Amino acid sequence: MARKVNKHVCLQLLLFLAAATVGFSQPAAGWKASPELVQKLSQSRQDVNYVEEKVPSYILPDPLITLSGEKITTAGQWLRYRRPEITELFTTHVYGRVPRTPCKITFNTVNVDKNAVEGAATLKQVDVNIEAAGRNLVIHLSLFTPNSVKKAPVFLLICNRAPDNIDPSRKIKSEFWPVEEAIARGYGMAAFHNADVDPDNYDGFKNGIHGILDTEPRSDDSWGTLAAWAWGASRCLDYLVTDKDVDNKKIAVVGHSRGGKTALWAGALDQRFSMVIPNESGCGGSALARRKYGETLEIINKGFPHWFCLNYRKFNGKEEDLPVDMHMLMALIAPRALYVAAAADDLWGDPKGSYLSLYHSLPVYRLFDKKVNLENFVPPLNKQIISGKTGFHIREGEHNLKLFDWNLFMDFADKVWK
Ligand code: GTR
Repeated sequence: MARKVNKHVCLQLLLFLAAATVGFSQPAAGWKASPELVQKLSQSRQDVNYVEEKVPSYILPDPLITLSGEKITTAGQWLRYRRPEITELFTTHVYGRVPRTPCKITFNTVNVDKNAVEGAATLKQVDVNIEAAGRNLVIHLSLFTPNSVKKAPVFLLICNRAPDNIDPSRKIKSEFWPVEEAIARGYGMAAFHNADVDPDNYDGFKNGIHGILDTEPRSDDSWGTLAAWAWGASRCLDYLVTDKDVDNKKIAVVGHSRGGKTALWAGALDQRFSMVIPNESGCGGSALARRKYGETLEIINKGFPHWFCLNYRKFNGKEEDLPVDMHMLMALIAPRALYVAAAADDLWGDPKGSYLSLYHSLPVYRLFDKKVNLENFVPPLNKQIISGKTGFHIREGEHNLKLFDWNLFMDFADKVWK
């Protein structure tokens, strides 16, 4: 395979590092954090950096140089050598390892309504049943597919908000999961609630799927709750790929915030997801850790000690020692579709750092499609940018998942799935 590092590769590495740190400028046309907001947030939390000028200079690990120093130059080498290597690094140091406990997965369709959404859609409610060592857990999956489409592309939402937001009866309608709008555009909508898979609190990993699959004592790389939710998304996908009304080559995984971190990891691991959409996923998701802007590793590991594996805590305040950064997580999605979204008021989630992750994943996308190229500055507010199978927008307003965002996800899907 690839040649060992020589002078030429060293030069390329230097150029990459220079691009990673210096080549990114922010012209007036692009988005910049509002100075008033920066000031307000800085006053409210003096331990958090919101000032761009105070971002430390950093060097990103090169996604195209293997741990043994070999340069990856082709898509084949990437898929064969470097992709598994980076997946393993994220497993060991960030999200943790799924135990190998055998389990039985079965699907039970508990409700079908062919006349949902005023006759425009079919609703199926499916219990995804997981059974191991005499214990079981049920993920309640809802799926709406448009009656006008033979095999519909589907968005699967990992819902991290109250179950009302994914109400299958549609008595409650939330922009968080706009079923009616998606159906009108020919898309299917599926969702499950993250707490069905694992509770979102630090319970010593006694409950949820951990309580079922964790048979060995926990170690520093045992899976955390984000990895558990990602695993749950894949079990829902196990069902979706079998549904006759679903185009199983066009299934996107979508998540907001902690759900967005989960969507990225689920999409990185499970290549059956043909599109991955992390919305405002911030620290431990789309934002570059080395920028230490907004929420940092130390803050997230203290606030949410159950989300990541124990090893991740070793990098609290030492982000520069991480063998990975989030551009490499995004690179694991290549050559599949990846759409990253941010919100202007969500500086906690570092919109610029999220765009930079996407931008620095592009060398890997280019192994598959030479033409992929995004601007080297954060795009203007509310403007979608798309190149090849990658896309981005930054919406005005607060941390949330809104119809505005979904409409742009669907515009992106119209483009890359047609
Ligand atoms: C915050 C957390 C973020 C983000 C968010 C959410 O409190 O610090 O990382 O995940 O919650 O999920 O809404």
